[in-house]
Amino acid sequence: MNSDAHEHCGAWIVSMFQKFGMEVSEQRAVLKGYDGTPLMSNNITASYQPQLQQRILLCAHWDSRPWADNDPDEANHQTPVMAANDGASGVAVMLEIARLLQADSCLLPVGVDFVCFDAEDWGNDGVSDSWALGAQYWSRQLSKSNPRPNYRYGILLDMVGGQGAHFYQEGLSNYYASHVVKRVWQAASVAGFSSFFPQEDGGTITDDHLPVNETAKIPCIDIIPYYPNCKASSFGPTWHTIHDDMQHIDRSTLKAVGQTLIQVLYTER
Ligand code: AHN
Ligand code: ZN
Repeated sequence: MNSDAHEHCGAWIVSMFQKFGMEVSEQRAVLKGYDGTPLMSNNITASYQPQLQQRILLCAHWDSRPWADNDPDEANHQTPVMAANDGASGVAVMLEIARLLQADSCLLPVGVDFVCFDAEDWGNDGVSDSWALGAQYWSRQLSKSNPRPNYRYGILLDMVGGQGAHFYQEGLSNYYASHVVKRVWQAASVAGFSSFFPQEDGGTITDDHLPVNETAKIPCIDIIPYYPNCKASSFGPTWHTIHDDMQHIDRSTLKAVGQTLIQVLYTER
């Protein structure tokens, strides 16, 4: 964040959603990082069928962590993360869904808002509420807005492109939105991806879906991988390292998540 590269990336995301026929808006704010840094934040929303009241929320963060502080080599701890997985992957799946929705001559009976949250990854585990600053801001603004869209539910995508990923059922998702968890894992099974979506509990993760549930009052789940046997991190071997790059992305993981979401969206009535 606070770099020309970040600004260019945001402009690219806006232009891609516009290319796919979505109505795009930007929600800019200066948010305060846990270390006092003023963060130039921009939540980007792309709307499919913006005229419909009944809506589905799909979301993912698009910012990248400025410090690879989980890298095995301490010399890399001040190096930014490229964030192919922890940043780009969720946006990539949302862009492909937007492209497919536009390509289909058939319209869904619901609207979809694709929300790209900023300022997720400038966090510190020792400081409460220091993660997910963009989602906190978005949720506060939504809770104050009148009228507000009627979101049936939300689905957050976080690190949905890694090699060897398995999407266990996350704890806060089960606490706030167990019906959505059931629906999505069932859809994964119908679409043929049950090997990626085990019907077992994973970790409980403070992520963008927490303020969406608690402040915006939208039942929202988190599709996030869990690696029970990975020593480096339960989020996988490249998490917050300089190796979170394209060479460690698996397109079959992206496909499993994207096709599952298509199954979910196309079974809305
Ligand atoms: C915690 O580590 C508590 N939350 C991590 C949220 C996160 C960071 N997702 C991606 N990067
Ligand atoms: Zn991260």
